[in-house]
Amino acid sequence: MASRRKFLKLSTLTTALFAVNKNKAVNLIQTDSKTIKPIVISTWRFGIEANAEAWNILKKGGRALDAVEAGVKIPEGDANERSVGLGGRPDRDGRVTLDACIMDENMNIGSVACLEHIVHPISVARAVMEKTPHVMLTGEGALQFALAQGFKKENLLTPESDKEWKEWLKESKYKPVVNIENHDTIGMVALDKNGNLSGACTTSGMAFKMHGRVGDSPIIGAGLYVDNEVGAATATGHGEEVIRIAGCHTVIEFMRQGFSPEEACKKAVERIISSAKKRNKALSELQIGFIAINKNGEHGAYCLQKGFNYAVYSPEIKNELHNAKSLY
Ligand code: SD4
Repeated sequence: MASRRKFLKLSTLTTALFAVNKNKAVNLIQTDSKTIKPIVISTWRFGIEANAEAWNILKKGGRALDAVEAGVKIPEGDANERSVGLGGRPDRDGRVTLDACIMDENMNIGSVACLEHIVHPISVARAVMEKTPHVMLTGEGALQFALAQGFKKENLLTPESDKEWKEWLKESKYKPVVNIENHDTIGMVALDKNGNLSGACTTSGMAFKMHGRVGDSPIIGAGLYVDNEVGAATATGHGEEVIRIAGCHTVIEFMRQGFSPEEACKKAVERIISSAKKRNKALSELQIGFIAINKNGEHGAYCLQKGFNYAVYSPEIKNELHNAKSLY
């Protein structure tokens, strides 16, 4: 009798759970024949070259994870890109410290923060994800790990960045210039032929930051988030503000509620604004941009102030730069 009662209780519970899941499924994005894939999007104008590299993998049916890693390595390795990897602007002590993270379709994550001397922090982040029991390594420990993995130690401070830093030292004023000085993180998210999502984000962070400062870019949930049932999002801009609202996770949760990628990004920007207002933070000094794709391959973006753009590559859109809509 007792066991029958237990069975009945269990089956009622199962039915209840099923009903809940059924309701939840209504909100989840259903992949259908109209799904656009593959697709890759990334932040700012250097997203064009980065997307082209990612596309080489996606068009052959490759994995989104491999595509985003290969894509963001392009600006990382380019000394003329002054906000990512080699040639990135240093911190106020003249040290180039890099932040990066990566996430795949199975919730595997890897991240490095305040990493010096390595041109491709995204690949170190991937090694953290695949070869350690941890998800994040920082500073000296991240460097030690990278060297042990065979990454080469290099000087990332190029003569141009060194000159700019010395110029900055004359006044040592920490006042980022919106859309110019400190906002060129590359964040990239992709959906592959098999319908799997992944993302990567990498940066030298705010120029002339305090040594040891970590922004949103290596923080899963802030600068990047991927949920293979829903979508993927990444961020650029003032990391402190993005971290405060767990920005990219917030974008995903809005998409889960049924909002389009653009609407979800807009709602996250609105949340940033209400958080900034509570602290009397001047909005004119802030820039934040979110980009996102959903499981159907639809894309969207939103930013706080005009001037943020992102690159889109899909079977229909052959690598174009789109201006994100802005609240101001
Ligand atoms: C940071 N979010 O370190 C980065 C900076 C950035 O485009 O996005 N630059 O806060």
